[in-house]
Amino acid sequence: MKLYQNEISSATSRVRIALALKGLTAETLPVTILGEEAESRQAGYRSVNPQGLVPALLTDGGVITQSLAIVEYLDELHPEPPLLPDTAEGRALARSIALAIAAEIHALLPPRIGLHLKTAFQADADAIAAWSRHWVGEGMAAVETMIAGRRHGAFAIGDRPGIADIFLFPQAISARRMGFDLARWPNIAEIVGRLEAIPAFQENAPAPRR
Ligand SMILES: N[C@@H](CCC(=O)N[C@@H](CS)C(=O)NCC(=O)O)C(=O)O
Repeated sequence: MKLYQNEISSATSRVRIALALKGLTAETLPVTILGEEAESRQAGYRSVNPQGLVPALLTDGGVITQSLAIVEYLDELHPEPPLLPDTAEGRALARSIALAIAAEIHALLPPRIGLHLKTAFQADADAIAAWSRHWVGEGMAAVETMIAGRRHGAFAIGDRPGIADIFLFPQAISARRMGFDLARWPNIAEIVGRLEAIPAFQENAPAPRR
């Protein structure tokens, strides 16, 4: 397996955490994602992932894009330790939390969004930062409520880390870097504290943007 990735990418971090939890390794192929000339925007990488996004996993069967699809693919092929809960309701909740983060929070934050806000709407760095803070604040508050209402264990769902935690962790780390005090979301703060003590999470957090 080969993983097209970038160290600062929160979506890539999800896949790296899943690989580490499963004890799997993938050759990493770095793709730059910042600036108008980033490799992610060039035809070469678009031929790998037409969306121009990392991560993308190259397998013997072809390329898989979208971190949730990649993590579930890894979980299907390598079931131990399982990343989804035992019940249908638990699995639905895990995917709801993962999508609340990937599709509703993170989707509004990547470099291409800031670039478009800048070029099409003349947004400066402060305006783009305020945009990001808005969606992170609103989105994480909703995720906190989703977790709080159904929580019955040490992690987001139950007593072992799974897909919900894999999506929560990089987003929470990035929220903290944006200046949010995680204590405003008590369940998230407690879960992230536990996840930070697990090497698969701690060693695969997204790197800070320089
Ligand atoms: N929904 C996608 C999101 C992927 C994504 O947005 N990746 C970002 C890095 S975290 C990226 O490649 N951005 C390139 C850009 O914004 O130009 C997933 O979960 O894989």
